[in-house]
Amino acid sequence: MRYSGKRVSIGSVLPKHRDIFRSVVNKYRDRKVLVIGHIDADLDYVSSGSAICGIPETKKWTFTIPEPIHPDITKTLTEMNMFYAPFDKIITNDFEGVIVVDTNTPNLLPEKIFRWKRILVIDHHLESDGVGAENEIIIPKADATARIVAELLHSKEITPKMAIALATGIYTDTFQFSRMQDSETMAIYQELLRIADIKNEYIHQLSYPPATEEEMRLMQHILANNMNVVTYNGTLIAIIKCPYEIARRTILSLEKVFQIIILGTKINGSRLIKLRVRNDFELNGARIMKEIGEQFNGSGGGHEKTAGCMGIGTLDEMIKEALTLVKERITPSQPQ
Ligand SMILES: [Mn+2]
Repeated sequence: MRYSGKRVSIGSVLPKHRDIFRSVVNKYRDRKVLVIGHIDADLDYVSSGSAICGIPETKKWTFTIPEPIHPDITKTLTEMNMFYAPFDKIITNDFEGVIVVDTNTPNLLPEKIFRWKRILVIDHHLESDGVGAENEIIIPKADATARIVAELLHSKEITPKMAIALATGIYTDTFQFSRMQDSETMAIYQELLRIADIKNEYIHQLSYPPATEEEMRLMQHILANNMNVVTYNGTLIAIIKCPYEIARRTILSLEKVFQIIILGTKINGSRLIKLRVRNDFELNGARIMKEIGEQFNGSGGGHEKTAGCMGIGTLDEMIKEALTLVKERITPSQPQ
């Protein structure tokens, strides 16, 4: 990583962002609003959305998560005692509009949400098509949507439960701070630990629940039988197909070894590709995933180092095309 010499910024949220947030809260405080995030919910989405619904003004708002929810995320939700409405049970006519957190990409959201007005998007992703929201708070340097939400709220509004949730969002989206872009994120995280009066260790346990023996055996089996390794221009690329249930854990275990991971999994009727680029390697994964998503009648995006796409095609086809693009964009001058 290059050291830029730039000074540390004071917060990522500007007064105009707070104005947008407060005006939405004031306008819709007595109306029914749905708060949702991307398919394949992660802790950043889950914590941001639930925190927004946790302040007194938003009592009539409903926090929802679409299926499927990764078992690791379910474990954390249960442990945090976090309530959500299953998205499939939501009745369309009941709500005036939606607030979207942690994505601004249409195909990473259930199609049904486009029947409603998109009131607000709060996100930190760069490459996005946009969901056509009336208001946007998009801050790529913020590291996590949870950080943006923590900054949007007054610290007095953040309960210990909200603080714990938001801390897991920051902790996981920065990959335990290994991918933190802005060191100010750590100060916000510290403030959240202070509000909740808990230790960092607790956030770690909560964010990465231990695997069951069955999960561990399944992962070992997949690694031994369902993984191909390609070396291209000195770059180690792992290509793997695995069940959705162990996708998160599989990536976590592989990223210490491989510079690039292309993982394919099935999620409901669609195919999901995840592309992981190791920290010390330069490749814009978000752009590749956006292109592959479009190629397969879906869409994609994310961050440079951690991106994904969904589309309609066979996993083998999608993985093959992703690998072709990855190879095209690795140049011999890349650091090893
Ligand atoms: Mn995020």
